[in-house]
Amino acid sequence: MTLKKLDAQEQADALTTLKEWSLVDGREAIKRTLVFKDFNAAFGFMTRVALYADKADHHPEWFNVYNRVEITLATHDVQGLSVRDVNLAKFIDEIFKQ
Ligand code: HBI
Repeated sequence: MTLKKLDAQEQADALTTLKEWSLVDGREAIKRTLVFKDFNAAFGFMTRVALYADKADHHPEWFNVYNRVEITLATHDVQGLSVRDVNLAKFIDEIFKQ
């Protein structure tokens, strides 16, 4: 499946839905920071995302320290954003709410 890079309008549309996410300065990528009650909760979340990501063949760029997870999403294969980033962000928002 040929992955399509989102254009500026599609990026803007995506960010209106993904209200907790913002564009990374100077890069076609989106970011969000999540804070959990403790490391155990943060790592459990990361485990769920990791399993989804591997199944979707689309992986986050992330940093974790204790109960904080900083996530950046971009599609390396198109040097920008694709629908895979939107879908992964939606999954992340969904399980973070649970
Ligand atoms: N993850 N974020 C991200 N972007 C990619 O382009 C990507 C990936 N995971 C696997 C993957 N591409 C494979 O299709 C190979 O291109 C590595």
